[in-house]
Amino acid sequence: MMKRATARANANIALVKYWGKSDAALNIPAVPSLSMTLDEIGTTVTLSAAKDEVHELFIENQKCENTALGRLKSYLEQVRSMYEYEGFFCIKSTATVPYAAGLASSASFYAALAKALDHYLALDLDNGKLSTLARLGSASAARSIFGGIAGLPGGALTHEDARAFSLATPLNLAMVIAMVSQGQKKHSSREAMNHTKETSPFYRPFINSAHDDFDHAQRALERGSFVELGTTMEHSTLKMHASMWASMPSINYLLPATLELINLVCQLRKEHGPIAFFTIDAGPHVKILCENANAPFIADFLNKHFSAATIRLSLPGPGVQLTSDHIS
Ligand code: 2P0
Repeated sequence: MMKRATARANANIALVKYWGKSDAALNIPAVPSLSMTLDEIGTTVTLSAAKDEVHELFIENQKCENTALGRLKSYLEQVRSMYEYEGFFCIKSTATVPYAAGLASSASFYAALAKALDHYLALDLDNGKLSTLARLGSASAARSIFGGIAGLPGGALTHEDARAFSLATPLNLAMVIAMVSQGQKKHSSREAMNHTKETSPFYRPFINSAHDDFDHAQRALERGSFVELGTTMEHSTLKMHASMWASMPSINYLLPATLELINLVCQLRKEHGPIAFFTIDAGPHVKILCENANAPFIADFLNKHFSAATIRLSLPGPGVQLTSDHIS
Protein backbone atom coordinates (compact mmCIF):
# COMPACT_ATOMS: atom_id res chain seq x y z
CA MET A 1 0.00 0.00 0.00
CA MET A 2 1.15 3.56 -0.75
CA LYS A 3 2.79 5.24 2.26
CA ARG A 4 0.79 8.34 3.23
CA ALA A 5 0.36 10.66 6.19
CA THR A 6 -2.64 12.93 6.69
CA ALA A 7 -3.20 15.61 9.30
CA ARG A 8 -5.81 18.26 9.93
CA ALA A 9 -5.30 21.65 11.58
CA ASN A 10 -7.63 24.54 12.29
CA ALA A 11 -7.21 28.22 11.55
CA ASN A 12 -6.44 30.58 14.41
CA ILE A 13 -7.35 34.21 14.92
CA ALA A 14 -4.78 36.45 16.60
CA LEU A 15 -5.94 38.28 19.73
CA VAL A 16 -2.55 40.03 19.87
CA LYS A 17 -1.15 40.46 16.39
CA TYR A 18 2.04 39.21 14.76
CA TRP A 19 3.22 41.58 12.01
CA GLY A 20 6.90 41.65 10.98
CA LYS A 21 9.85 39.31 11.43
CA SER A 22 13.03 39.50 13.48
CA ASP A 23 14.61 36.77 11.30
CA ALA A 24 13.30 36.29 7.76
CA ALA A 25 15.30 33.12 7.00
CA LEU A 26 14.02 31.31 10.09
CA ASN A 27 10.65 33.11 9.94
CA ILE A 28 10.81 34.30 13.54
CA PRO A 29 8.23 36.97 14.48
CA ALA A 30 9.42 40.35 15.71
CA VAL A 31 6.65 40.43 18.33
CA PRO A 32 4.90 37.99 20.64
CA SER A 33 1.35 37.07 19.64
CA LEU A 34 -1.67 35.31 21.14
CA SER A 35 -4.47 33.51 19.33
CA MET A 36 -7.59 31.41 19.53
CA THR A 37 -7.69 28.26 17.42
CA LEU A 38 -11.11 27.87 15.81
CA ASP A 39 -13.25 24.78 15.45
CA GLU A 40 -14.35 23.48 12.05
CA ILE A 41 -12.40 26.03 10.00
CA GLY A 42 -9.21 24.44 8.81
CA THR A 43 -7.13 22.45 6.35
CA THR A 44 -6.40 18.77 5.77
CA VAL A 45 -3.06 17.82 4.20
CA THR A 46 -2.08 14.43 2.77
CA LEU A 47 1.60 13.71 2.15
CA SER A 48 2.97 10.93 -0.09
CA ALA A 49 6.01 10.32 -2.30
CA ALA A 50 6.06 12.27 -5.58
CA LYS A 51 6.29 10.31 -8.83
CA ASP A 52 9.01 12.56 -10.26
CA GLU A 53 12.06 14.26 -8.80
CA VAL A 54 10.10 17.36 -7.83
CA HIS A 55 7.72 18.41 -5.04
CA GLU A 56 4.10 18.68 -6.20
CA LEU A 57 1.13 20.54 -4.71
CA PHE A 58 -2.57 19.95 -5.32
CA ILE A 59 -5.08 22.35 -3.70
CA GLU A 60 -8.67 21.09 -3.88
CA ASN A 61 -7.47 18.55 -6.48
CA GLN A 62 -6.08 21.27 -8.75
CA LYS A 63 -2.40 21.09 -9.56
CA CYS A 64 -0.79 24.26 -8.25
CA GLU A 65 2.05 26.02 -10.10
CA ASN A 66 1.93 29.51 -8.56
CA THR A 67 3.77 31.29 -5.74
CA ALA A 68 2.25 28.92 -3.16
CA LEU A 69 4.25 26.10 -4.80
CA GLY A 70 7.49 28.14 -4.79
CA ARG A 71 7.06 28.91 -1.12
CA LEU A 72 6.24 25.28 -0.33
CA LYS A 73 9.33 24.05 -2.21
CA SER A 74 11.62 26.39 -0.25
CA TYR A 75 10.00 25.20 2.95
CA LEU A 76 10.46 21.53 2.11
CA GLU A 77 14.12 22.13 1.19
CA GLN A 78 14.63 23.94 4.51
CA VAL A 79 13.08 20.95 6.28
CA ARG A 80 15.36 18.64 4.25
CA SER A 81 18.42 20.56 5.45
CA MET A 82 17.28 20.01 9.05
CA TYR A 83 15.98 16.45 8.96
CA GLU A 84 17.87 14.97 5.97
CA TYR A 85 15.05 13.10 4.27
CA GLU A 86 15.38 11.71 0.74
CA GLY A 87 13.10 12.08 -2.28
CA PHE A 88 10.26 14.46 -3.08
CA PHE A 89 6.71 14.89 -1.83
CA CYS A 90 3.28 15.02 -3.34
CA ILE A 91 1.14 17.27 -1.12
CA LYS A 92 -2.62 17.46 -1.40
CA SER A 93 -4.75 19.85 0.60
CA THR A 94 -8.40 20.58 1.09
CA ALA A 95 -9.76 23.37 3.23
CA THR A 96 -12.94 24.60 4.86
CA VAL A 97 -11.42 28.08 4.85
CA PRO A 98 -11.30 30.24 1.69
CA TYR A 99 -7.79 30.16 0.26
CA ALA A 100 -5.71 33.35 0.83
CA ALA A 101 -8.75 35.39 1.91
CA GLY A 102 -7.35 36.59 5.22
CA LEU A 103 -8.78 33.71 7.22
CA ALA A 104 -5.50 32.10 8.18
CA SER A 105 -5.34 29.51 5.40
CA SER A 106 -1.52 29.36 5.51
CA ALA A 107 -1.63 28.84 9.29
CA SER A 108 -3.84 25.75 9.08
CA PHE A 109 -2.02 24.48 5.96
CA TYR A 110 1.50 24.63 7.44
CA ALA A 111 0.37 23.30 10.84
CA ALA A 112 -1.26 20.29 9.16
CA LEU A 113 1.76 19.82 6.87
CA ALA A 114 4.20 19.88 9.82
CA LYS A 115 2.21 17.17 11.58
CA ALA A 116 1.99 15.07 8.40
CA LEU A 117 5.76 15.45 7.86
CA ASP A 118 6.43 14.47 11.46
CA HIS A 119 4.44 11.27 11.02
CA TYR A 120 5.69 10.44 7.51
CA LEU A 121 9.35 10.92 8.46
CA ALA A 122 8.86 9.32 11.92
CA LEU A 123 10.43 12.37 13.61
CA ASP A 124 8.36 11.93 16.76
CA LEU A 125 8.37 15.65 17.65
CA ASP A 126 6.51 16.95 20.68
CA ASN A 127 4.06 19.84 20.15
CA GLY A 128 6.69 22.47 20.99
CA LYS A 129 9.12 21.18 18.35
CA LEU A 130 6.26 20.60 15.91
CA SER A 131 5.37 24.24 16.40
CA THR A 132 8.91 25.31 15.35
CA LEU A 133 8.60 23.13 12.23
CA ALA A 134 5.23 24.72 11.36
CA ARG A 135 6.63 28.24 12.04
CA LEU A 136 9.29 27.84 9.33
CA GLY A 137 6.41 27.59 6.86
CA SER A 138 4.23 30.33 8.32
CA ALA A 139 4.68 31.92 11.73
CA SER A 140 0.97 31.92 12.56
CA ALA A 141 0.98 28.15 11.84
CA ALA A 142 3.07 27.65 14.99
CA ARG A 143 -0.04 28.62 17.00
CA SER A 144 -2.42 26.26 15.15
CA ILE A 145 -0.51 23.25 16.51
CA PHE A 146 -2.36 23.94 19.77
CA GLY A 147 -6.07 23.99 20.44
CA GLY A 148 -7.82 26.79 22.34
CA ILE A 149 -5.58 29.72 23.25
CA ALA A 150 -1.95 29.71 22.12
CA GLY A 151 0.91 32.15 22.61
CA LEU A 152 3.96 32.56 20.36
CA PRO A 153 7.00 34.50 21.59
CA GLY A 154 8.71 37.00 19.29
CA GLY A 155 11.92 39.02 19.11
CA ALA A 156 15.58 37.94 19.00
CA LEU A 157 14.99 34.21 19.51
CA THR A 158 16.62 31.00 18.34
CA HIS A 159 14.76 28.54 16.10
CA GLU A 160 14.25 26.26 19.11
CA ASP A 161 12.84 29.01 21.34
CA ALA A 162 10.42 30.45 18.79
CA ARG A 163 7.76 27.87 19.58
CA ALA A 164 4.12 28.34 20.54
CA PHE A 165 2.63 27.24 23.83
CA SER A 166 -0.84 26.52 25.11
CA LEU A 167 -2.54 28.90 27.56
CA ALA A 168 -5.44 28.06 29.88
CA THR A 169 -8.25 30.53 30.54
CA PRO A 170 -11.43 30.36 32.62
CA LEU A 171 -13.20 32.37 29.88
CA ASN A 172 -15.63 30.58 27.55
CA LEU A 173 -14.81 32.48 24.39
CA ALA A 174 -16.41 32.46 20.96
CA MET A 175 -15.73 34.22 17.67
CA VAL A 176 -18.47 35.59 15.44
CA ILE A 177 -16.99 35.81 11.95
CA ALA A 178 -18.46 38.31 9.50
CA MET A 179 -17.28 37.52 5.97
CA VAL A 180 -17.67 40.61 3.82
CA SER A 181 -16.41 39.46 0.44
CA GLN A 182 -15.20 36.48 -1.49
CA GLY A 183 -11.94 36.43 -3.36
CA GLN A 184 -8.25 36.48 -2.62
CA LYS A 185 -6.46 39.29 -0.86
CA LYS A 186 -4.46 41.86 -2.79
CA HIS A 187 -1.17 41.46 -0.93
CA SER A 188 0.24 38.36 0.73
CA SER A 189 0.78 38.87 4.46
CA ARG A 190 4.45 38.11 4.01
CA GLU A 191 5.02 40.83 1.40
CA ALA A 192 2.83 43.28 3.29
CA MET A 193 4.58 42.86 6.65
CA ASN A 194 8.04 43.16 5.05
CA HIS A 195 6.92 46.29 3.23
CA THR A 196 5.52 47.75 6.48
CA LYS A 197 8.79 47.05 8.27
CA GLU A 198 10.80 48.73 5.51
CA THR A 199 8.67 51.82 4.92
CA SER A 200 6.27 52.62 7.76
CA PRO A 201 7.20 55.18 10.45
CA PHE A 202 4.57 53.49 12.65
CA TYR A 203 6.14 50.02 12.48
CA ARG A 204 8.59 50.67 15.35
CA PRO A 205 5.88 51.98 17.71
CA PHE A 206 3.80 48.90 16.88
CA ILE A 207 6.74 46.62 17.72
CA ASN A 208 7.69 48.59 20.84
CA SER A 209 4.19 48.34 22.33
CA ALA A 210 3.54 44.69 21.40
CA HIS A 211 5.10 43.20 24.54
CA ASP A 212 2.77 45.28 26.72
CA ASP A 213 -0.23 44.15 24.67
CA PHE A 214 0.90 40.54 24.98
CA ASP A 215 1.36 40.85 28.77
CA HIS A 216 -2.04 42.56 29.24
CA ALA A 217 -3.86 40.00 27.12
CA GLN A 218 -2.10 37.06 28.77
CA ARG A 219 -3.01 38.40 32.22
CA ALA A 220 -6.59 39.05 31.12
CA LEU A 221 -6.90 35.50 29.82
CA GLU A 222 -5.48 34.04 33.02
CA ARG A 223 -7.74 36.16 35.24
CA GLY A 224 -10.82 35.74 33.07
CA SER A 225 -11.11 39.46 32.38
CA PHE A 226 -13.00 39.56 29.08
CA VAL A 227 -13.18 43.34 28.73
CA GLU A 228 -9.44 43.80 29.27
CA LEU A 229 -8.77 41.08 26.70
CA GLY A 230 -11.13 42.58 24.13
CA THR A 231 -9.82 46.11 24.65
CA THR A 232 -6.22 44.97 24.19
CA MET A 233 -7.15 42.95 21.07
CA GLU A 234 -8.76 45.97 19.37
CA HIS A 235 -5.77 48.16 20.27
CA SER A 236 -3.30 45.64 18.83
CA THR A 237 -5.45 45.26 15.69
CA LEU A 238 -5.74 48.99 15.03
CA LYS A 239 -2.03 49.61 15.62
CA MET A 240 -1.17 46.85 13.13
CA HIS A 241 -3.48 48.31 10.47
CA ALA A 242 -2.32 51.87 11.22
CA SER A 243 1.28 50.78 10.68
CA MET A 244 0.48 49.26 7.30
CA TRP A 245 -1.72 52.21 6.24
CA ALA A 246 1.28 54.48 6.90
CA SER A 247 3.66 52.45 4.73
CA MET A 248 4.81 53.80 1.33
CA PRO A 249 2.89 52.97 -0.82
CA SER A 250 0.10 52.33 1.63
CA ILE A 251 -1.40 48.90 2.29
CA ASN A 252 -5.08 48.66 3.08
CA TYR A 253 -7.01 45.43 3.58
CA LEU A 254 -10.20 47.12 4.75
CA LEU A 255 -13.36 47.58 2.64
CA PRO A 256 -16.29 49.93 3.30
CA ALA A 257 -18.16 46.92 4.74
CA THR A 258 -15.28 46.35 7.18
CA LEU A 259 -15.69 49.88 8.57
CA GLU A 260 -19.46 49.52 8.73
CA LEU A 261 -19.02 46.38 10.83
CA ILE A 262 -16.53 48.11 13.14
CA ASN A 263 -19.09 50.89 13.70
CA LEU A 264 -21.79 48.30 14.31
CA VAL A 265 -19.69 46.63 17.02
CA CYS A 266 -19.24 50.05 18.66
CA GLN A 267 -23.02 50.66 18.44
CA LEU A 268 -23.67 47.23 19.96
CA ARG A 269 -21.37 48.08 22.88
CA LYS A 270 -23.12 51.42 23.40
CA GLU A 271 -26.52 49.74 23.54
CA HIS A 272 -25.64 46.49 25.33
CA GLY A 273 -22.36 47.03 27.16
CA PRO A 274 -18.83 45.72 26.48
CA ILE A 275 -19.83 42.27 25.23
CA ALA A 276 -18.15 42.30 21.79
CA PHE A 277 -14.75 43.38 20.42
CA PHE A 278 -13.57 43.32 16.81
CA THR A 279 -10.39 42.20 15.15
CA ILE A 280 -9.29 42.27 11.50
CA ASP A 281 -6.41 40.42 9.87
CA ALA A 282 -4.84 40.59 6.40
CA GLY A 283 -8.23 40.72 4.71
CA PRO A 284 -11.53 42.61 4.94
CA HIS A 285 -13.43 40.21 7.23
CA VAL A 286 -14.31 41.17 10.78
CA LYS A 287 -14.00 38.69 13.62
CA ILE A 288 -15.87 39.52 16.79
CA LEU A 289 -14.63 38.14 20.07
CA CYS A 290 -17.28 37.48 22.69
CA GLU A 291 -18.19 35.16 25.51
CA ASN A 292 -19.91 32.01 24.34
CA ALA A 293 -23.20 32.83 26.07
CA ASN A 294 -23.51 36.11 24.11
CA ALA A 295 -22.54 34.73 20.69
CA PRO A 296 -26.07 33.96 19.33
CA PHE A 297 -27.32 37.42 20.38
CA ILE A 298 -24.35 39.12 18.69
CA ALA A 299 -24.77 37.06 15.52
CA ASP A 300 -28.50 38.04 15.43
CA PHE A 301 -27.65 41.70 15.99
CA LEU A 302 -25.20 41.70 13.07
CA ASN A 303 -27.59 39.80 10.80
CA LYS A 304 -30.37 42.26 11.60
CA HIS A 305 -28.28 45.39 10.99
CA PHE A 306 -25.97 44.28 8.20
CA SER A 307 -27.25 41.88 5.58
CA ALA A 308 -24.16 42.17 3.32
CA ALA A 309 -22.02 39.94 5.54
CA THR A 310 -22.11 36.18 5.92
CA ILE A 311 -22.07 35.44 9.62
CA ARG A 312 -20.73 32.26 11.18
CA LEU A 313 -20.00 31.27 14.74
CA SER A 314 -16.86 29.54 15.86
CA LEU A 315 -15.82 28.17 19.23
CA PRO A 316 -12.30 27.33 20.39
CA GLY A 317 -11.24 24.23 18.47
CA PRO A 318 -8.73 21.42 18.81
CA GLY A 319 -5.07 21.47 17.86
CA VAL A 320 -3.50 19.57 14.98
CA GLN A 321 -4.41 15.91 14.64
CA LEU A 322 -3.47 12.95 12.49
CA THR A 323 -6.33 11.38 10.59
CA SER A 324 -6.78 8.34 8.37
CA ASP A 325 -9.13 10.35 6.16
CA HIS A 326 -6.57 10.61 3.33
CA ILE A 327 -7.15 12.87 0.32
CA SER A 328 -7.08 10.55 -2.69
C1 2P0 B 1 -1.54 37.03 12.97
N1 2P0 B 1 -1.36 37.65 10.58
O1 2P0 B 1 -0.94 37.19 14.06
C2 2P0 B 1 -1.31 38.11 11.91
C3 2P0 B 1 -2.33 39.19 12.00
C4 2P0 B 1 -2.20 38.46 9.74
C5 2P0 B 1 -2.58 39.60 10.57
O2 2P0 B 1 0.05 35.96 10.93
O3 2P0 B 1 5.08 35.22 6.54
O4 2P0 B 1 0.73 34.07 7.08
O5 2P0 B 1 3.81 33.08 6.70
O6 2P0 B 1 4.88 34.05 8.72
O7 2P0 B 1 1.64 33.93 9.43
C6 2P0 B 1 -0.43 36.36 8.71
O8 2P0 B 1 0.91 36.13 8.45
O9 2P0 B 1 2.92 35.19 7.67
C7 2P0 B 1 -0.56 36.64 10.14
P1 2P0 B 1 4.24 34.34 7.41
P2 2P0 B 1 1.51 34.70 8.18
O10 2P0 B 1 -2.32 36.08 12.76
